[in-house]
Amino acid sequence: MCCANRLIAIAAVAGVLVCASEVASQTRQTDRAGSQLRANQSRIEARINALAQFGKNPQGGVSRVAFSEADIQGREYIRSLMQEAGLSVGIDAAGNIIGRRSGQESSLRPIVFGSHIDSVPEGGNYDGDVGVIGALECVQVLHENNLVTRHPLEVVVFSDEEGGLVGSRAWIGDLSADALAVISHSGKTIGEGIRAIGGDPDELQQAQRKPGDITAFIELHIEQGAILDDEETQIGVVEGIVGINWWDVTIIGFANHAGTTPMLRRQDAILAAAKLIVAVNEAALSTPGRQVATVGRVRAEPGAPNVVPGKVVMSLEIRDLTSEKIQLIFSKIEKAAQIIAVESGTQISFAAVDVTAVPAPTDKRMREIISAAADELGLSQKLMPSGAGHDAQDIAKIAPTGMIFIPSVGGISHSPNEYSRPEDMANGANVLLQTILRIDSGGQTKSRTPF
Ligand code: HGY
Ligand code: MN
Ligand code: MN
Repeated sequence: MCCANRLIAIAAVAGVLVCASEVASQTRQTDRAGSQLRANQSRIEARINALAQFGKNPQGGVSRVAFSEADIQGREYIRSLMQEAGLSVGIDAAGNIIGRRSGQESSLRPIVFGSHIDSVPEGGNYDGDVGVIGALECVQVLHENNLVTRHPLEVVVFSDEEGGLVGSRAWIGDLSADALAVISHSGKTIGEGIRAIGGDPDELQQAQRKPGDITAFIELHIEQGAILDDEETQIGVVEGIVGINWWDVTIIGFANHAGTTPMLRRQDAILAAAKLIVAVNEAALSTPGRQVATVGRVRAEPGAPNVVPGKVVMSLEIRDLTSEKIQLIFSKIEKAAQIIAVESGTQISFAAVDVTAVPAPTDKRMREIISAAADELGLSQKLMPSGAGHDAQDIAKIAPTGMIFIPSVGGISHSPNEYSRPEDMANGANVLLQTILRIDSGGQTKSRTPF
């Protein structure tokens, strides 16, 4: 190498070293500054209350089912908050809202966090909402403090979580044509609904994320059970999320006159349904474990006081941390149904609804990072499973995933009486923020496997 070339090479190496040391020192400063940042509790509370106006019910809570007018308006409000936090906002083909913030190192994959704002019919103001408002609080605080992370950040609001984790299923390429045809809580099919909120169900592959596309995914959520509240623990570190299977159960009897059909000549579909509902309960109770089985919706036809019902359509839902247990409970229910059908002169059939959520453990490193963040903040914590379903269980298939729980007062959820205290929401947002920053700076954990 001639002298001039050698000098250029030395200068280039030195440049890289200067560059690397600048990034390292910037990162150290970011670490120090970041660990002091805190969520603004009153802003979180005000935003939760503002979001509660969209779909508000007179008895409290909201009916902001996915794809409804209230959902569309609530999503607009969230988009405005994303803009206020300096995010660039887009909607993907599955109708997910995504707010992006650039990082110092454009080659890095994003750290993604968020939840959902759609509700069940007559639901509460905290399920999903705390995760979205908490995620926005994190980026708002970073924005106000001019702190730029190494990784790009993405806040996501998943579409139609309550109708079967629709937005997150699209991310993992699992939203089938059958699923798009399912009628959502809004009355629209899921495909129609996705279009109504600005997505394109014909182009779902554009929304898909592949393994390696996401550095880490974190969801902050209310517990929805009573464990943290009963034990007065501030933070739940989620170890795994239950699988959820749904079926439509159809019972065909014979519609007949309620005054002239003697009791012993009836083929009463709703009586068979009642017996089956008891059998569902017994199937779940007769096996050791934490599995649950629910009939949440029953429709009798023709539905008149003076007609013995000829047909009943009802829902069946089974949840557990393993698919094997879900299948075991379902086969017990099927056996009971065969006996009830013979005894009542009815036909009973089960059609699986394509909204299955598979059980998912969270990532060990993510649990360690969340736990360390809670420790540093001086918050009490507990490792626990999630009995509710969450978009995180889909994302766990393609990215290291963690979940942070905060207490639900009285363990009430999917109800207008759902409530989480402002200080708990702020605690959750602080753990989320510190978790993001720890991942951003390499995520060293006890198991020494950095991101
Ligand atoms: O139904 C569930 O578990 C969740 O709240 N979507
Ligand atoms: Mn829910
Ligand atoms: Mn939820």
